[in-house]
Amino acid sequence: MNAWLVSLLGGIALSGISVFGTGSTLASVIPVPADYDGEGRVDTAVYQNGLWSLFIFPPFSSSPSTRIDWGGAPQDIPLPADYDGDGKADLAIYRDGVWFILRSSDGEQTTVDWGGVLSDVPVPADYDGDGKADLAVYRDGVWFILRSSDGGGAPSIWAEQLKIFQCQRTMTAMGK
Ligand SMILES: [Ca+2]
Ligand SMILES: [Ca+2]
Ligand SMILES: [Ca+2]
Repeated sequence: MNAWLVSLLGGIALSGISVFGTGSTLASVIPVPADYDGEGRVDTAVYQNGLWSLFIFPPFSSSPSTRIDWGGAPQDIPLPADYDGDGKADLAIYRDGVWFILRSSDGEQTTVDWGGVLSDVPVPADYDGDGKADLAVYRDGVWFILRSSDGGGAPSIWAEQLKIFQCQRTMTAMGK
């Protein structure tokens, strides 16, 4: 029975490794789905140790359509999003407060300092609605958003409103 279980698990692991085309374990594989070719459908993709394997849809295949090296430091966090607003997701890495973005529009790199505190959680998204993802970090209840529309930085109104809201909640909880 034990041998059967080991065999089964080994089969699953091997199957996964063959799909991702990389060695070692699957523990470091991070799914990074996004619309990389900009045709409207989200493409499956995985990130492992700096290697991005993109499976552009269609067709489904066990071999990636594209492999790109971008990042690779142990602390790197892959954050694909459309930062340059051309409709295609850009490969991006957050590393200790520095964002390394590989622009899909021209293949060049954008490097921006935004964040960097240990507790920062990077949360890029298009907060100002101009079609480009904005760099953002969530820090201890406050959202720090770097607006792509005008380059303005928060902790802006949202952060202040959130603080007021939290204050009101605290006061309510205290019966004041
Ligand atoms: Ca797509
Ligand atoms: Ca893009
Ligand atoms: Ca934006």
